[in-house]
Amino acid sequence: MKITRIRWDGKVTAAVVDGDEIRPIPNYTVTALIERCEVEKASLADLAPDLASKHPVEAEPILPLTPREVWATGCTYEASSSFRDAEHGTREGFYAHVYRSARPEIFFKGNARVCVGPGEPVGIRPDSKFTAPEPELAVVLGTGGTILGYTLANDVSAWDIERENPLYLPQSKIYDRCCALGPVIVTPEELTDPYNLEMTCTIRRGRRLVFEGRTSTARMNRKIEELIEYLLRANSVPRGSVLLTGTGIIVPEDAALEPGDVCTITVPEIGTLSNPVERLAG
Ligand code: DO4
Ligand code: MG
Repeated sequence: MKITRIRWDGKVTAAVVDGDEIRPIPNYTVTALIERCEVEKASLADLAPDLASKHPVEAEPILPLTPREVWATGCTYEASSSFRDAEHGTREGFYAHVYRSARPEIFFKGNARVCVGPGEPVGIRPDSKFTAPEPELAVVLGTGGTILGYTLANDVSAWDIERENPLYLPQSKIYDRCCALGPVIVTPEELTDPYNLEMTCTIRRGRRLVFEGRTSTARMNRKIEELIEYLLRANSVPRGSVLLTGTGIIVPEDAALEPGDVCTITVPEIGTLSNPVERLAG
C-alpha cells in the first residue's frame, strides 16, 4: 500500500496510490490517518483503502506528510564515512569510528518547516559553494518507534561548511529547504525487505547529466530497528516523525549542486523523488 498527500477539492488530503491511480481519502490528513490507526490498533494498509474514495482523481503526490520531527543518521554506509575522513580534513578515522561503533551518528534534521515534497525546490545556502544531495531511505515512525512506512529522502547538505569543521555540522544540515521527502509512503506489508533496494541518483543541468550514482541498501551497515532504538533512548519522538537512514551515494565536488539543476532519486519499490535546486536568498 502506498500513501501520500495530494491537493484535491481545494484542500490537502491524504490519498492512496495504486499504480497510476490516486484515490483521495476525504477529510483526512496523513497525520490524522496515523492517529486513527494507532487508536484503533490498525495498520495504514488496513485502514486507508476502506476510507479512500472509490474514484481516482487527477492529482500529483506532494510532501507525503508534515513531519513533527525529522531525524537523520549518518556514516551508515562505508562510502559516506570514508569520503568524509578522506575529504573533510578531519582526524583520520573520525568518521570510520562512527561507522564501526555500536553507537550510530544521529542528528536532528528539522521539522516540516525545512521539508519540501516532489517537484519543490531544495535549497543551497547563500554561503555554500559545495552543496550535495544525500539520497537516503527514510522511515515514517509511529508512537514508540514502530515503522509505519518507507519513503525517499534527500538530506541536502552544505559539505564545504561541514568539511571546514565538524562542529559546523548543524549549519551544513539544517536550513530552509534542506530536506526533500516523497513521493509516497510505502507500508511494510508492501515493502517487506528494506535491505535490498537499488537506489539511483542523478543531477541534471539542462540537458546535461552532471552526475549519476547508485547504491543498494544492502550496503547499509546498520539495522533500521537499531537506529530507531538509539534515537528513542532519550527522545520521545512523536508519531508521524521521519528518520533518515544515511547516504551511500557520494557526489564529487565538480558536480556540486547549482541553481537550476534537477536532482532525482529513484528506488523502484518506492518511486522517484525529483527536485529542482535553488539558491536561498541571503
Ligand atoms: O556527519 C556527517 C553526516 C553524515 C550523513 O548525513 C550521512 O552519512 O548520510
Ligand atoms: Mg545524510
